[in-house]
Amino acid sequence: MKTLWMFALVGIAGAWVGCGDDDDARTDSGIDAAVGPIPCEENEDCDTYCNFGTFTCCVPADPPYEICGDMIDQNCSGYDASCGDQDRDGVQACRPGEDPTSGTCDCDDERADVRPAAPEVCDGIDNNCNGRIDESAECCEGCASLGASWNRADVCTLAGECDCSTAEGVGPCPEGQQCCAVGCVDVRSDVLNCGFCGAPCTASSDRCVAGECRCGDGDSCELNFECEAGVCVE
Ligand SMILES: [Ca+2]
Ligand SMILES: [Ca+2]
Ligand SMILES: [Ca+2]
Ligand SMILES: [Ca+2]
Repeated sequence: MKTLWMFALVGIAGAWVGCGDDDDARTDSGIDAAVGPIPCEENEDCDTYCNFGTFTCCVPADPPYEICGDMIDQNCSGYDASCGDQDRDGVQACRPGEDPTSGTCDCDDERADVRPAAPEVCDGIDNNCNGRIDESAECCEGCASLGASWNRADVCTLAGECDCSTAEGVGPCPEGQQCCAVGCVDVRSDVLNCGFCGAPCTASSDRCVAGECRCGDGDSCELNFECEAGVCVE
């Protein structure tokens, strides 16, 4: 009984969106009138997949984010994705009515390396579900000139220019500063970002010198001591 139900589900999904792309453009929604499965050689403008022994055509939505449980095969995988957290990355699949680029749901629930806030790596897909592909600084040609100080920026603008997203409009951070969550920061002297972005000194220190937390002129205080006005007190 379960097998029959799956057959019906996949068949409906394939027939609904899979075929009949009447404008022959891959950039449209891919959701056209149902005409039923057609042989793949009759339509070169589609991805093909095998549906119970027959090749059928599918034009992926643009962008091809899959919405679970809506009986539409947006990403041309051959089926409508199930809801839940199928890739077990801790983020639920995007449901009907949810925006896959809103950062609230998993825009590809079949890949654990794709979810909101995932690292955007240079692989031709949108890893962090923000609607942009390979927009990180490491994939941005405009950031190539930064060389070893690549962390002065974190993103490509839509115009392809290198930028620090938390200090928008200034381009890469000035030399000697890093692009952190709070903007451009000198991690050699900032007590809230000492040595690394988001690495604050604790109460055992009162300053950041050359990227290391210090108390006055000495090292940071031992356990159970706190730094007050440059002196360790118990
Ligand atoms: Ca779907
Ligand atoms: Ca997931
Ligand atoms: Ca992205
Ligand atoms: Ca990517």
